[in-house]
Amino acid sequence: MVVPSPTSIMIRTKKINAVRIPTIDLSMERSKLSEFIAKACEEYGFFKVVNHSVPKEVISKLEDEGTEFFSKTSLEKRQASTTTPFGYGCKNIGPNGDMGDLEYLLLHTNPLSISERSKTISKDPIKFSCAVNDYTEAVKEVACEILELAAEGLWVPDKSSLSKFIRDVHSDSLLRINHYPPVKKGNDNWDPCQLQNSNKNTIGFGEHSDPQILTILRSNNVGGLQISTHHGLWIPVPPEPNELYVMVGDALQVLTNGRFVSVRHRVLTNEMKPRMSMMYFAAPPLNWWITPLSKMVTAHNPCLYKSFTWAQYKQAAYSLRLGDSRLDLFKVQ
Ligand code: GA4
Repeated sequence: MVVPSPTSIMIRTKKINAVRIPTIDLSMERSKLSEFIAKACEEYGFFKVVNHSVPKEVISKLEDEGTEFFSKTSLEKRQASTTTPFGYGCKNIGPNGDMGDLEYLLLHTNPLSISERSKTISKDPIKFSCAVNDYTEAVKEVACEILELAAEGLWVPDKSSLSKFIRDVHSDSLLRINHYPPVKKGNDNWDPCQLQNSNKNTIGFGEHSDPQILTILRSNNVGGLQISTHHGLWIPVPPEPNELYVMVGDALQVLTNGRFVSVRHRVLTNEMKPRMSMMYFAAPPLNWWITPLSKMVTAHNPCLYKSFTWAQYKQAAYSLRLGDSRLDLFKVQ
């Protein structure tokens, strides 16, 4: 194993529009890894992970389930849309009028909930729920490892102070599979909902940050994801089917008292090819309090956020529009 030098985070990155997306090699030496992860979370709130532990077969099994589901008729897919916001959704994002050129499956990762929901999604619910459970278990491990390394990178004494939020059995973590069919500019021939598609919008999923602690994203080989830098520049993210991308969410921004910043991102549709992405949103249990870690609050860095429970934050998120800066509601004046 080659141990990279401290500057290698810059060397091992890809240059896009003069901005480099950090790449974190999980096989690197631990002390460097924690330093690089903390740096990437501060500078971009976003990075690519290579040499991760999620087996290829686990990824492809879930991808196959997604492909099979989205190839069904609109009527069949709608049978999976029972309780908002979970199940199948098409074009509508959240309850306040946000729309995108996509369809999706949104699932709670609790195994009991997956097993119930699978009955409305697949003719072979056991196969479907196994694919979901195996995938979520594997990406959850990656998420925990990253959070433990991030805590070390911040010199927080207890390395589980971030990962414990998502390891808890009552964690409110979600899995989302998004399917973006190709949208030809000036052509409104795609409408899986069989609704009128008069809006020639190429926004698959509008600009937002994720409310949770961490998001682990995997996509097929079709691009479309863009991230916003702290300066508001949109950077296209190359599709890397064998790798994972990690995004800092709002809750991690609060836990680190603003040291890590949640990344604003969006997805544009492709004119020719369908994009499919799978996101694991790592979240705490609903009744857990989110408050800056004591190590992150000093005389020089006073506490920036009021304490709130994850349930309160979710309620705020669902009362606002997708692109709103919901963290502003919890800032200390
Ligand atoms: C963004 C991240 C996740 O996809 C999600 C989304 C949720 C939804 O689609 O139901 C939200 C959105 C997301 C943020 C603000 C609220 C809630 C739509 C919306 C307008 C499942 C989540 O947890 O928050």
